[in-house]
Amino acid sequence: MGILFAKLWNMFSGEEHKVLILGLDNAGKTTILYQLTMREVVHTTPTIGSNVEELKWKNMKFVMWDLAGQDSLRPSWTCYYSGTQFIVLVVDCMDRDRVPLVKEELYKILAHEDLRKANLLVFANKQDLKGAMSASELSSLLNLTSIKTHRWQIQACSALTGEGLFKGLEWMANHVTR
Ligand code: G3D
Repeated sequence: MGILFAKLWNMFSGEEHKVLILGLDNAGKTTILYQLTMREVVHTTPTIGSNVEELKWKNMKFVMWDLAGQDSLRPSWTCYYSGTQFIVLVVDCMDRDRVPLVKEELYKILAHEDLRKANLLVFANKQDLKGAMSASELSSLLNLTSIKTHRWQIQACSALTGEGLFKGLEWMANHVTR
């Protein structure tokens, strides 16, 4: 009876899926959050703690958490992991120097027990800027093809123009766990 009720509730209320937007500071996480939820570029200030917004898409509800990416705040990410269905890793494709650090954080995230069942979407952001790494270059630097434990996807995007963001969202919509 409980399961039936839950299914009916989901049918009428829209299912809820938890999304964590992670990445280093300045990657574009907050800009992406507000482009997706408000369809506009907002002026951002560095996030201390988190921003959370709901996004309704095709009878699904994504609860999107944008977490601060500064060195001193990244250890607090683990407090948010429980119940996460999607990790959205945002990478500043102009910031080649910090790709090794992004990689280190990525494999730490994937190894965490609470994220065992989460899917991974990598946004290769800032494609509007000349000299940005392409999604395929970033994919090989992060060695994404070695990931066998999680479903993953990489999507080139620009949070500023909005290009590519909804393709990423579409991939998430096609991979929700019910
Ligand atoms: P964060 O939340 O990951 O720390 P923000 O990053 O969303 O605050 O973005 C950091 C800076 O990068 C912002 O510029 C923002 O406008 C810019 N930015 C984000 N995404 C893009 C993008 O796709 N293209 C370009 N060109 N810039 C982007 P400021 O100047 O406000 O610090």
